[in-house]
Amino acid sequence: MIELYKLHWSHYVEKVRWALDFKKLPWRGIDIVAFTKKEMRRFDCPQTVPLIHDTATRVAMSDSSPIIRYLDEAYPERGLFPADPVEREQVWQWMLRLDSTLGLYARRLGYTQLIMECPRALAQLFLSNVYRGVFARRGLRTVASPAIGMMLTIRFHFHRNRQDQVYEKLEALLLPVAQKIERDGFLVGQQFSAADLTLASLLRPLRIVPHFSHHPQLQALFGWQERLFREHDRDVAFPYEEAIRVQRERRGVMRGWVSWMQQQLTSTDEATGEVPLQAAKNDLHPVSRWTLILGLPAYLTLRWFNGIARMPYTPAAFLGS
Ligand SMILES: N[C@@H](CCC(=O)N[C@@H](CS)C(=O)NCC(=O)O)C(=O)O
Repeated sequence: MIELYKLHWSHYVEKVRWALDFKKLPWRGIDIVAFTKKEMRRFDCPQTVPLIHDTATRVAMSDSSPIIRYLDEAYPERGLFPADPVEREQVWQWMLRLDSTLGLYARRLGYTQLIMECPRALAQLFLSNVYRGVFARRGLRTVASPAIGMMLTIRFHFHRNRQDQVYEKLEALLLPVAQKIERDGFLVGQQFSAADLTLASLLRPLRIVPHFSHHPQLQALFGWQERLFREHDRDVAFPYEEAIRVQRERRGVMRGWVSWMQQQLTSTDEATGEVPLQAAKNDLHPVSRWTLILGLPAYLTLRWFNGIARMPYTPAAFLGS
């Protein structure tokens, strides 16, 4: 039995959940409280989710790509890595590269979108298993959601999205990936691998970010993701996607126009992927009561004055394909 410590909406967690289901391994999920993580403190490994504990081998580890590699080595049936060593290494490099770029940027922009359009969803995500969900209820969540938004802003530096060129770097990364997927159907070789699973999972938060979900050159990529979700019996929409869709339909608008983006970055080191990686990078910044002082102005600026303008709501084209 594999125990999976998780935040259920995390796209890194979804990678591991998908791998476990694909390999038909028995597993049970344990929802953690994001602020204390007390459920997983007993394990001597970095305290990020996903974290697994294999009760058969007593291995406990975090970091989604090493977890998937461990599962594939310990339980080789229904392999997620090709047998050929060159292709195997290519899959591994794709995973590390996507974890270190797409995964981090999509997380930043997905949360930013929720803060701009539907902040109450934050209380539902983070607080429904704290004090019996009292802070996630109507009324209290109006106060709780901005507090979580402030903390997340400082943790992930959403207030620096523009300075850090997150939209631009992500676009430069995704356009060639989309072309490759459209041409070959897979990131490596001729069959589904852990690299494709990683790409489809980590793209998920961008389904609510109109700059990407509505980007004419990315429709085939999202269509490919949608088909994989259906073929592999994954949830096609997470609850936060539904929450923001309902809100957009009601108001008839979405925050989608990135006003400062005039032209695309043509190429970045991250987009070309020429430097091999040894491990995935992360971007968790420490939050203390001192850094939190910055939280309120950063949050308010992000929510109201961050240069992402309103536009009429239309569903993304790939949804109808
Ligand atoms: N590279 C890691 C990233 C994991 C990660 O950053 N997980 C986030 C949730 S999406 C986390 O544990 N956050 C806890 C925190 O911010 O303290 C992986 O692939 O598992």
